This record gives sequence, C-alpha cells and structure tokens, in this order.
Amino acid sequence: MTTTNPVAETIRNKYLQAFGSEAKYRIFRSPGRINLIGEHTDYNNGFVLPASVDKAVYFVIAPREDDRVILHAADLDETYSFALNDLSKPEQHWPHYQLGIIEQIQKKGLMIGGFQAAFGGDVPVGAGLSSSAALECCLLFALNELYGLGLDRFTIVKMSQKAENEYVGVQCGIMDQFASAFGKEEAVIRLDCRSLEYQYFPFPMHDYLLVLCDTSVKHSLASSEYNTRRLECEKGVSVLQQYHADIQSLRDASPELVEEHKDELGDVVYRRCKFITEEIRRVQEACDMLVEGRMDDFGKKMYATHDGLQHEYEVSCPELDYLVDLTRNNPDVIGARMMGGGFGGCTINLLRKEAADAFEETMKSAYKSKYDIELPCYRVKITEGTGEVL
Ligand code: GAF
Repeated sequence: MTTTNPVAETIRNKYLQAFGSEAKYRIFRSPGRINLIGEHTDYNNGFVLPASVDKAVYFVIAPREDDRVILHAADLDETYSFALNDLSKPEQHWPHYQLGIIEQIQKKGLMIGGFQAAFGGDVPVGAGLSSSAALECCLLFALNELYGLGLDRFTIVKMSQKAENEYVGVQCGIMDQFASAFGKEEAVIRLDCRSLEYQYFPFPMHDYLLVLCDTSVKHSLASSEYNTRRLECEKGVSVLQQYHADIQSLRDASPELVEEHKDELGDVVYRRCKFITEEIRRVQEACDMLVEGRMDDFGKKMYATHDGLQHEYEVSCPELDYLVDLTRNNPDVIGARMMGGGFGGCTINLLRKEAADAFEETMKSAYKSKYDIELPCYRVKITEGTGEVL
C-alpha cells in the first residue's frame, strides 16, 4: 500500500516500527473541523455551519487473532494495551477516546476482535479544531470497515458523540463529530442539529482564504463554563415553557420572544437566550448571503457572532478579543471571530486571498508584543470527511 500523504506516511512508519509488517493493515483518516458560524447552537438543537479541514487524525490499523487492543500514540511515542473485556479507565488520558468508542460498540451488542493500531496526525491539540472528535470518528469508521459492523455515517457520528459524553465525560453537542464525518471538499455544511438534516454550500475558496490564529492558551474555565452554559440554556427553556408549552429547546424560541420574557428570565439567562436565538437566526441569514455571494455581509455576521459570544454568552477571553479587535479596521479582513467552545483556542479569519502574508505578519508581531507568545497561524483548506486512505 502506498500513499502520497506525508502525515499518513509518518504514522504508517510508526505502525511498522511498533508492529512490523506481518498483519495486513489499513489506513483511515478523519479531519479536524472549523465552524464558520453557529456557535453553542448545537446543544440547543439549532443550526451550525462547520467544515472539515486539511488537518487530520490517521489510524493505521490491523485486526489481531486474540482479544487484545494495542494502541500506539505516534505523537507521544506511548503504547497502551488492554483486553476487550476490561474497559476500565486508565490514568493517562489519551486512551479514553478509544476506550469510549469500544464501549459504545459493546453497548450496541456488536462484536469486534482485538486490533493493533498506531494513530496520530496534524490536528493541533487544544486549538479548538476538535482533534478528539476526529479521533473518535476515525477509529469507529475503521472498526466498522474492519469488522463489517454495518454502521452508517449518522450512527458513527452519534456513537462518537456518546463516547465523548459518557466515557470521556465531556458534554459536547454533535457538531464536531458530524463535521469530521460528513465533510466535503470546498463546501460548508449547514446542519440542523435537531433532525440531522444537512445541506452543503459551496465556499468560494478561489477568492478568499481562511486563516486560524491560535492564541495558544486554554483557560481552565473552559469545561466547567461549557456545562454551566448548557444549564443556563436549559433554565431559559424551562422559564419560556411556562408561557409557551411547545418550546422544547431554544431552537423553538425567537429573539423577539426572549425579549418579551426578559424580566422572567433574569439578566444572565436572558443574555444567554438572546445570544442563542440570534445566533440560530444568523446561521440561516449567513447561508442566504453565501448563496447570493454577499461575502462582506457574511463577514459582518461573523463579527456579530463574536460580539455576542464576548458580551452576552461570555465565553471569550482577552486573548481572543484582542486578536479579533486587531482585525476590525483591516480592509483585507472580511470577518473574524472566536471559534469553538471558547476560553482559548483559535480565531477564524476570512480574508482576501492576496492579503494572507501581510495579515499573518501583523497578527504575529502584535500578539508577541502584547502577550509575549508566538502566534501559530494555520491557513486551512476545506477537505473531504472521514474515509480510508488508499
Ligand atoms: C465544542 C463542542 F464540542 C461542540 O459540540 C460545540 O458546542 C462547540 O464547542 C461550540 O459551538 O466544540
């Protein structure tokens, strides 16, 4: 088997070093994701607009005759091994994702045998590109192929999300796993997180460029505040339900309705509900703008999202705000905002293509002067979702 992908090549070599070439192995790939607009709307049953990118996780994997699983983390040069009938949680964190996937397979009553795998890739960890969702989707997709489990992509997405919720213990929504599994070259995905109906929208990559600026910080509040936001949204739903019994999630409410019940919601919950209902509407409007080629208006929506995340949803941080503010008067930047759960990670910037070098230079030197931190910038292309590397 040959591949021209240098990252897959590296992982393949690590596999060969760890396990030799005796067993017939296969290579699978699952990408990280960006999100153009629609933040924190997935767990409110709303809409999101993500895409999968050219940074991915790879598994080089082969079945074994026994019931053992041997995992080699190529980037860390660490190996972890266990029997299929013992999915207890190890102290080190990285095998939790794989164990979570196997647990979901077993919960469904499906059978797999032992396997050996090397995995790794080039999705920056902790930058908010969802390396964990990519990892989960990649392994489940691979095992589905290896053992003929008969799972369709929707089921792979839902089981991967459950692995994260139940074994890893992160209460994420469905966006990241969906984007990794359903990505399509040069297209963004408008996903209805309630019905899982989705539509691809071509993204004009010939004129524009997407650059991620990585704050390289992750504030410790990230996961606790994520769960708090979920609870605040649920609180909002329970208040609104007292007046409108048909409201099951914030997806069913509008900004106008939230405004009407401002006093009953109370200041904090009101601001959370305001942001979410406005953000769900913004995704719909942004898609119309994409279709009509109104990219400048699309960019303004990105800034509006950032402002809402900063002031109303309160999940931004000074480093993210600084990077977004730096772009506000730059005529080559069409739109910018923080991306993902918040409290660190990347900003996503939509630029005129020819401006990329100057943009990166300005951002890097300003960030270095302000925080004394090097600013990694990633120019991302939108690529296919999860699949086998042939
Ligand atoms: C994280 C979660 F994993 C997603 O499900 C989503 O809620 C996102 O934060 C915010 O939009 O990436």
